[in-house]
Amino acid sequence: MNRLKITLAALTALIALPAFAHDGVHINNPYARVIGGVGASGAVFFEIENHQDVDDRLISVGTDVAERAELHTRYEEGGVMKMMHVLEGFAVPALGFHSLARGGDHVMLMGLRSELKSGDVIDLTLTFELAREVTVQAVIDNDRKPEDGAVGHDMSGHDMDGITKQ
Ligand SMILES: [Cu+2]
Repeated sequence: MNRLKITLAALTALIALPAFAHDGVHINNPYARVIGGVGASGAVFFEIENHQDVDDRLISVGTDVAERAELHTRYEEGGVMKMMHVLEGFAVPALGFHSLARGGDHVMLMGLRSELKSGDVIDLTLTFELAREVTVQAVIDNDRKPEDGAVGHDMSGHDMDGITKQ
């Protein structure tokens, strides 16, 4: 019994230490999906890990690879998956997580400036209310399966409902 407790404690320490060893936010497992060439759209997914003991919020994203980058979410309406621009951004709870994943929240890239292929890496700058700017390198991975089995962010059905084109 004692031995089990010690093992569990050691394991907990191992898991907890790297995660909370520094301040700010950490971006886990970033990747992007794109289809088409110049002018096409893409979506970026990752997990935000908040190491701060206060709530934070992702409020904007910038990149040089597209004309525009926005924070989007997907929702179902009448059996049809739609998406919308989330102006207030994504809340990340204190010492918690927020996932951008297929079928849900994502970073939308509109008007790609070059043709991106699987394996290419793109740079993004995420701006948080408190942690301020965090740079992310996301690999293009069009073959990755949805982690959670949710409805995929299928670009062929990626309607642009509610988005005003510039
Ligand atoms: Cu979108």
